[in-house]
Amino acid sequence: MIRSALMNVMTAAALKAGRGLKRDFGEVENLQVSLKGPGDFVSLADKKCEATLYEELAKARPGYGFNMEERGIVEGPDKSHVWHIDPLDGTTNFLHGLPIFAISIALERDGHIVAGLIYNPATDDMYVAEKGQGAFQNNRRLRVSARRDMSEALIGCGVPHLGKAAAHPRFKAELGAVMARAVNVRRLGAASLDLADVAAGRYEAYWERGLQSWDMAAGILLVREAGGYVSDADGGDNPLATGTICAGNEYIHRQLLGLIASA
Ligand code: 2AM
Ligand code: CA
Repeated sequence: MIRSALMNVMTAAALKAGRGLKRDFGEVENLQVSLKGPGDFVSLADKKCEATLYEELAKARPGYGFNMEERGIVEGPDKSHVWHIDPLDGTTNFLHGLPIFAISIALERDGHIVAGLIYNPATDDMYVAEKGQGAFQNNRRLRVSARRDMSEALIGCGVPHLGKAAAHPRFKAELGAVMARAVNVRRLGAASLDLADVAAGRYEAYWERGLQSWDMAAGILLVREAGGYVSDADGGDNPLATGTICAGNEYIHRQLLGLIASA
C-alpha cells in the first residue's frame, strides 16, 4: 500500500472524518421513524464531515485550494494545488440506511489528479491511488477485470434522480442498449464506489452522466492506476469537464462506449 507523506495526510483526514460519519450513520436508523425524518440530520452530518476534512487538510497542507460539494471553491495562495472533496458520496443511501457511501478526496497538481482516496466508513474499506504507484484496497493491490466478452460483463451505471427528469429518456435508451448485450446491470448509488468497483475488477465497466468533479476525481485515478481506461460517456478525454464518465477494462470500456453511442 502507498505510504507517502501525502497519502498519510489524506488517510488521517479521512479516518477522522469517517469516525463521525459512521457514528451519524448509526443514528440514521433511529431517526427513520421520527416525524421530521432524517433529512436535516444527514445534511448536518455531511457538513460536519466536510468541516473536519477541510480543517485537517488545510492544517497539513497550508495554502492549497479546495473544491468541495458543500462549500464550493475556496481558493488558496498555492495555485498549483486543489483538493476535490466529496464528504458524503451516496447521500441517498446514507439517508436510507444503506451502507454504500464514501468520503472521496482527490488532489489536483498543475491540472493533473496525482492522488485519490475513497473511504467507506461503514465497511472500513479504504481505496487509495497515487499517480504511477498503483491502486489499493486496504493493503491489496487492485487490478481491473480481464473479461473481454460483453455477454459476461457486469456493468455499473447511475440512474438520474427525480430532480433530473430531463435526463431520464436518454438514460432509458442507454440502459436498453446495454441490457441487450451485457450479462446484467447494477446501480449502487455512489459514483466514487462504482469507480472503486471497476478498479477492483468487480464491474467490467461503468457509466454515468450528471456528475461533479468531486464525485469522480479520486475514482478516475484509482481506475487508471488499476490498469483501466477512463473517458467521458461519449469517448472524450475530459470527464471532469463534461461531468460524464465511462470507465472499465480496455475491452469492455470500448464496447460500452459503442453501445451508449448507439442508443
Ligand atoms: P452525492 O450523494 O454526493 O450527491 C449517484 O448517481 C451519484 O450521483 C452519487 O455519486 C451522488 O453523489 C451523485 N448525485 C446525487 N444527486 C446529485 C445531484 N443533484 N447533482 C449531482 N450529483 C448528484
Ligand atoms: Ca457525490
